Amino acid sequence: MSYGYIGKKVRLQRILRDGKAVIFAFDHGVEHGPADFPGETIDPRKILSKVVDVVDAIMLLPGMASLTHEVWAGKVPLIVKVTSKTSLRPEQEKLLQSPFGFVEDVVALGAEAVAATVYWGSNFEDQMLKMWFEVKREAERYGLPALQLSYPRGPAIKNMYDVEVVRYGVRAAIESGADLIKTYYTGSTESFRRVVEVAAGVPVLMSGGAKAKTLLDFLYVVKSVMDAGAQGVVVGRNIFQHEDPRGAAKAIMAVVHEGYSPEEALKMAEQ
Ligand code: FBP
Repeated sequence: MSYGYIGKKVRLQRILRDGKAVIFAFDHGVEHGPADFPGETIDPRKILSKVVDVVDAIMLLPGMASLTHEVWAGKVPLIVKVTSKTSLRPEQEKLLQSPFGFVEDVVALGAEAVAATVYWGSNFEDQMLKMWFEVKREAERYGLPALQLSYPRGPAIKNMYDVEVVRYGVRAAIESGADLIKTYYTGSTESFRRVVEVAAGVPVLMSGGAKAKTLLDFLYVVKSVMDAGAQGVVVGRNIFQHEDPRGAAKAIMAVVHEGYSPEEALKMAEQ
């Protein structure tokens, strides 16, 4: 067995301690810009310090990981995302993410995994795949698991949440060697079960999405993906835009790890 294979296994275990994970995503400053951060959430250290001892891992861009290292180091596994894009770019180029760091940076920062986005079906699919496979090759060398944000988006895709479209993206993710997959919720437990099935055992995590009307609504979605056999969730806005980010993170953890009902989890978080 190669050292790289073992390293990947060891690091995956640190993220999925009981086979499941809640990952706090906090890369929105580039993807969406500062408008995503109301009030005190504009201060990254304040938000991160509320959740680092609650969630299973955090996902940051390299500069943010460096800036906030005193908050997360030694408390929670780090995943560094090395692709991104701003919403400032012209519409037709929004279906492309650019390189946003190197796998060497990820190793240097002490992270447990690297993450990169692929917009399956985009006009820039070819460029994104080149990026993905460069990341993947380097990650293998260093024994780092590679999380793919497998997002089907492109001019030929009418509904990116359609179960067959999401299944296609997930299948393409495993065939491109993803060790963890983050993808969209398809709207029901039955349909998400079919998404998990197509991953053939590679852990599938649901991407949180825009803030739900209430935390209870979001907890129902989390429960639904767990019932479908998913390994967890990657959540940003439904945690950091909630008035009590720590409570929201705790409630999500309770549904994912303890199998709490959404109502029980909410009650526990409010105490
Ligand atoms: P959210 O839970 O806030 O949706 O975060 C998940 C995420 O994939 C982030 O990692 C990323 O910044 C953002 O969503 C991308 O959002 P969009 O769907 O607008 O591309």
